[in-house]
Amino acid sequence: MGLIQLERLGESKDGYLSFFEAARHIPFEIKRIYYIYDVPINAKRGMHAHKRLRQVLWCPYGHMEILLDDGREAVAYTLDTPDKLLLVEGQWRDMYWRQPGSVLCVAASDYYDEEDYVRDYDEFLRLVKEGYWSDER
Ligand code: T46
Repeated sequence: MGLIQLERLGESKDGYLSFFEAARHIPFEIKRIYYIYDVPINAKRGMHAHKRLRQVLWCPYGHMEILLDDGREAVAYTLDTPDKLLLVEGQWRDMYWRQPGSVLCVAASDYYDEEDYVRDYDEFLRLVKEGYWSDER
């Protein structure tokens, strides 16, 4: 879990390029990519955890804050440059849009499955207490 700083190749006169590679930067096989956009400023999304799904988040344009809560403490991460990846594995997540036009991209370890979502915070805390994610975090 946490931020991965990507390389930033280039210089200001003609711009930069960042990249990430399967297996080298991402600790799972990517099966799905999705992106969230046209979100009003200060809107909050997320408010769930995943049972099995692993994800990396990055913001190719804009500024957003991601609050990751493992049931014991919550840590706020800022995605405001395209050269940062945030690895999320099992934590409760809240996402806040801070700049117009911000785009959040997600690469995920599996296909969409609503059964994998925990959308009730009390259920999330119960699963934490049972040690549901203890191997992974
Ligand atoms: C996550 C955060 C970072 C689909 O049908 N297919 C998909 O691949 C996805 C991701 C969502 N959906 C449906 C499910 C809902 O009816 O799209 C609707 C919006 O999803 P949700 O309210 O879960 O969106 P966010 O922005 O709160 O959360 C999303 C992802 O769902 C979630 O996996 O971790 O981004």
